[in-house]
Amino acid sequence: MGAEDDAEADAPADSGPVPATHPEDFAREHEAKLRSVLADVRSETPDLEDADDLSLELAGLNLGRRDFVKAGMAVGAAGALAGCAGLPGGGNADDSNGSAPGHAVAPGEHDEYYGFWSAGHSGEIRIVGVPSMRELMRIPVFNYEAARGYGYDDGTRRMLEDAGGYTWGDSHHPNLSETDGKYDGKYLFVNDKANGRVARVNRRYFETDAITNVPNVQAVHGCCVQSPDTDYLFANSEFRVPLPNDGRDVNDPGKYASVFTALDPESMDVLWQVEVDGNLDIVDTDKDGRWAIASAYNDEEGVEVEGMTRDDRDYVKAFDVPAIQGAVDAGEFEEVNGVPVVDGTRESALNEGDDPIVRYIPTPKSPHCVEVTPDGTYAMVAGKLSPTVSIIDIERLASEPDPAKTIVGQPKVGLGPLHTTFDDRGQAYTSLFIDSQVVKWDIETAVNSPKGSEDAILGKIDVHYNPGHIQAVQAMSTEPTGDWLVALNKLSKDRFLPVGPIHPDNDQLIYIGEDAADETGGMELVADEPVYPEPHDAIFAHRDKIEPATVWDPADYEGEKEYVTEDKARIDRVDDSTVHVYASSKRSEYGPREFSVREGDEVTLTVTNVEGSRDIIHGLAIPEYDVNLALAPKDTREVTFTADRPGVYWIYCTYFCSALHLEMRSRMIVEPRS
Ligand code: RUQ
Ligand code: CUA
Repeated sequence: MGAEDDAEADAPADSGPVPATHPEDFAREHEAKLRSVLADVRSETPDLEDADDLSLELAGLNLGRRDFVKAGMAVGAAGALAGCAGLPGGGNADDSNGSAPGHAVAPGEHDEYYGFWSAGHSGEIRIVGVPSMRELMRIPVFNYEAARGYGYDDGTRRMLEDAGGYTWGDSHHPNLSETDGKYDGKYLFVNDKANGRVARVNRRYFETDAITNVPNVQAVHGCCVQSPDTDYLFANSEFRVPLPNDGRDVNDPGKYASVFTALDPESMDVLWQVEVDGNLDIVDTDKDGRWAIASAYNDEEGVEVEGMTRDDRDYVKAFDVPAIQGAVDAGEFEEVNGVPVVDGTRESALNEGDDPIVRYIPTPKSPHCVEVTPDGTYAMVAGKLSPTVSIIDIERLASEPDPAKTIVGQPKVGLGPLHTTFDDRGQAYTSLFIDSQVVKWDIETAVNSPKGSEDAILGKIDVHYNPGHIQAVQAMSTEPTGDWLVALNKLSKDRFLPVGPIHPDNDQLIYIGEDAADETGGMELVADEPVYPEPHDAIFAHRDKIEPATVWDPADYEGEKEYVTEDKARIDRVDDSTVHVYASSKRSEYGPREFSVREGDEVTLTVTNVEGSRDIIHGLAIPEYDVNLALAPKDTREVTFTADRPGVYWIYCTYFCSALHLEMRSRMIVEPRS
């Protein structure tokens, strides 16, 4: 299976309605296109010798086979993993020198870290225990989700409707709020690339409590909190559109704009935006509250791939946040759709002189990520189409007149570098999308070596296959722990039992706690984890930093919703066509046990789970009325619907709560009007 050449295995039959184009032809075409783009970068990066290293073997063609051969295990690797229960710690399968601790967590024991995964176009956040890699829970954010009743009760439905009424989102970059550079356990923020939104998850109840539909943008990609104290939430708009996008300038791409947005993390209101040249991509901040540093591509402002990759340079933007706030306070903006928009393009008057509000730092074309080191010294910008990582010295941003000179190192790391993460020992790890590897390198050695040098490289490990983000534990805070790293691989190909043409992704757990002078620099692959498509990024916090509630505190929704005790259960007829039903729920009954409404009534149902016992959850479903609530202990939910079909409707509990769960019912009678 896996040892076969993918292209041959997938070759179409010669007959039938589909032209018999061999998959290899497409792979070759793609490879040729990418090769031409990379070649441009090489010719413009004279420091890089050794051009042969740039030859490609891309995902669609030989990657699966190459990596199996490289791992020296061929089909055996899959077999070893499938049987990994017998291995010490639950699975040190390949690339192992055997010193990694096991990642298995014994039954009844807890993981050391929480991992929060974005879920891509599934739209949610997933909570995964590390190191076990067990998925613990999902938090719906931009999606509708029945098990948690998200999008079904009035509160969450209204929140989703007010945020644009979209039925899905594309969550990419989860961020944890910080105080003094450390995760403070308060909020998690995440972007929606699809519909240009950002959302906040409350980490007491692990529920989405706010979604902001950002004006003047299409596709919010990069998203981060400002270190060290979460004074702002930043969001990058990726796609360039007319400003405002109301039909003007549709045929004049030169007038399209991409903006950098600042939000207030408490109110989730948009505070201001900065218009820039190029497409913004990823953003991270320094640790002192001054600079937000964003990668960007398409400085050419093209609208198709050839135009977007034509030039050899793109420009990272360093936003001087206090200076921009000063410009906003001084009224130096134009208001667009109610948002102050500051001009941060190169031609802007605010960028003249010695203290521009946005610094444009030249990098090889089309870089992808920006990640700031835990000590705040450097920002790493991975090349994507260049085999290098550009190291920006953050202190120089304020003092160096020539922005190009803020780049103090540019190690050559391998093909397709996308994201960088850090341990607690001054070492960096970069994902190599095209090479399907993680490369470990020493930061100070890279700064002290000539640009394009490989001196800083400590080792490489194969991953399976095509990693996007990689994240090490707590690496986005000032407290990296340096023990575990996860590579979020976009393709799993032959790693798991086949489940049809749409494959799971493959998140791989790598132990990085030990440095060694071997091929991998001490990195050890410890586990494969199939994941539902398609997480982009993850962030981890030690369990001591997170204190979730196990029971709701009704004081948190006082004034919004009534806490309905058993003796307060009742039916209030508001007027001829409106009824408000107040209900309680406990093991194993609802109060009231039945109620009647009239055909055509608008019914609001307020239901409280009056139990305070941990993990005793009740549901409330009304068949054929699309009503579905999940009620955690001491929580109250409301739902409004129109009782437009006369008849008997059995209300039942969806969470298995007791031996009398099946009997936990109530009856809604809808009386005919006539
Ligand atoms: S981006 S890898 Cu949002 Cu790198 Cu996906
Ligand atoms: Cu309550 Cu089942």
